[in-house]
Amino acid sequence: MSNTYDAGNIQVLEGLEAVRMRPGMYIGTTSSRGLHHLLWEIVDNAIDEASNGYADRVIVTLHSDGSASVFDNGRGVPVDEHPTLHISGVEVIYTRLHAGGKFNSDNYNYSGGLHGVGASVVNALSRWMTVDSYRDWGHYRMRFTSEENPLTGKIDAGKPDGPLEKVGNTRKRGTLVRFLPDDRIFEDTEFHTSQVARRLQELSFLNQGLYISLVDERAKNPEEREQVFYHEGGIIDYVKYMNENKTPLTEDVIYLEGKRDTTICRAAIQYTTDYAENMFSYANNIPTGEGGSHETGFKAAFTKAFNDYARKVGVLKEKDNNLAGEDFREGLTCVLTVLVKDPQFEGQTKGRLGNSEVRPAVEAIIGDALADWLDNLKNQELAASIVGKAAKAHQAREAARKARDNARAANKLEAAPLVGKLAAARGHKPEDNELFIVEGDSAGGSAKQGRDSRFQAILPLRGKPLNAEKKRLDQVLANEEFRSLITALGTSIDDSFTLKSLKYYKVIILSDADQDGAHIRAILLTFFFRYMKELITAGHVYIGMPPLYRVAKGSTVIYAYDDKELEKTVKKVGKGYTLQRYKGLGEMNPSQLWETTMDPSQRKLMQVTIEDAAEADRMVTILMGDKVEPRRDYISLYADFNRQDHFEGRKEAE
Ligand code: 2B7
Repeated sequence: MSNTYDAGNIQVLEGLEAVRMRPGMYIGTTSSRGLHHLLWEIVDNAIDEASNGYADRVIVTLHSDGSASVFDNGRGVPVDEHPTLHISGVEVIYTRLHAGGKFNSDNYNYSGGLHGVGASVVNALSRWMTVDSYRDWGHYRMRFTSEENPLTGKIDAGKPDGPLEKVGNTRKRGTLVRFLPDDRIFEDTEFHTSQVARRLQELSFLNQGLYISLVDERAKNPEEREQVFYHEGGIIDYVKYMNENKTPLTEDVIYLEGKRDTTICRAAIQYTTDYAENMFSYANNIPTGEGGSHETGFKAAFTKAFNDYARKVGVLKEKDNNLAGEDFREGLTCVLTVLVKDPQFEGQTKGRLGNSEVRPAVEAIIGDALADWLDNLKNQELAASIVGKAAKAHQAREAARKARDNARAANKLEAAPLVGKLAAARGHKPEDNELFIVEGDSAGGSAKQGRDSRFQAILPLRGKPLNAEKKRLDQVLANEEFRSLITALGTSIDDSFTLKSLKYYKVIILSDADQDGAHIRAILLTFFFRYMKELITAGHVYIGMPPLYRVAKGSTVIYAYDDKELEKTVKKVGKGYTLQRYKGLGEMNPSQLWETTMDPSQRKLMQVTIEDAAEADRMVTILMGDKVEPRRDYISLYADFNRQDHFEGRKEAE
């Protein structure tokens, strides 16, 4: 680029080239996450068409050539000429960065993504893209490519191969978009079926009555080719699904909905015998793991309505204080979803809804709906048991608070349990320091010897820590393994958690690649999820990946971290190698453990997201919960969970 300010030389970044120059600005990252983001942008448009009432079916296909396509049976992208640009609607939408809104100015656009610029961003970051619009009995088609311009040597981003073409007549209605993510932009161009399925399932819960199917043309096993997601009950089904392996207080799900100005709010609530509170909130179909104004409004209304009710039925007397919100939420699983006009996502991971006008809107909607619900005769029994549970929770919380204060007064929490366990780091800068939580004393020993003690600390765990979900705070604090961990991190927990005093910016869970290891990992994640949520949302929690195999031939040693890698490695080295399968961390000597798992320049870490933690929560419930049957299912599914679903495509955390 020229350095002179000659007007003629100023390069105006027009159109899609800007996107290729700074893809991160549009999709956040060019890692596997960014790749999937492309697909979500297109899926978003299909979902918008459905939630506006024009489509009831979405099909996502992962093709064998590496491309992905999305179909919806809506109105079809407009094909007529744009009044001022004099090109077809299709061309405007897929080649102009600010094409959103033009075609649907009279609809509310509740999309959470890039507001319609998404489609052109996807085009800019694809090798090619095709758009088929089935509309007014016509089938129209347009193709775009991103290829090197022989004159300039630069890549022309998302250029039409030709004008919009009428291919023929049709009785079909809808839009089909297919694209091949550009391998010159993305580090990894493989779509991961489990990741796509998880999100489509979530979208099907959030969009009641919408059929979403996922076709994986790459699947070897014909049974795995197609999955259909459909939920007649919407978020009511979602809550039941989240509680599948818990014991609900009643089969009933409390369903509340309403609208204020431009904010639409829906909530589904079911109580379980657990103590923990499970809130899953969304704004415009985007998960808000960090909460925000909708959650605040919901909680305020919920607490008020139930306190009013408790007074009305005489559980609270005039002289009594109100019960706290968290008392009413003990054992509650709730899915809360809002549609908001212009959502502002804030926070470390953009997982918090910032719009201040949403709080009073949600508070009013939930307040009204809940008052109606509490008025209804047939809900009295459940309402009474919720209030009764809250009163008990209140007593227990008081007892726990006293226990914590006592523990603190005796300085138990801050010092004692660490002696002889934690191998601290020599450096004292939290931003450089790492804490490895290691399963078992023998692996802990290896890690202590293998580490770089300037910035790495080791905390070995003896045996399994208890399952935090099933316990109240006082019992968690009575557990020595958890106390050591809390002390080591320096943050305290629950209400008194402070991220500022965190002593290690990377907290790395290191456990064996077997069932026990997965179990311990899930328990730790559940503990963080319950008592130190911010540690996860701020991105401090990681899972270390020890290799599964060691392939040696002559003086070459290659480590493989999953079966796929092993396959590749074996092909590469050819015949005559020796293969070692690691059954646990304990089988590695200190220097091997350093090389493969701890050395920042070689290791692979997976950063834990709040979705992983929620998943871990479900999993812990399955493993330790009240129900025996699902546990067996889970254990047979386990191997998959451990490697494929969770690690694949996300090794880029480092
Ligand atoms: C904001 C832009 C992207 N658009 C329309 C109309 C229908 C429509 C779309 C779509 C993804 C893959 C299959 C409006 C909206 C552009 O303007 S995008 N359907 N489906 C989609 O992209 N699916 C539309 C008003 C009247 N007629 C059609």
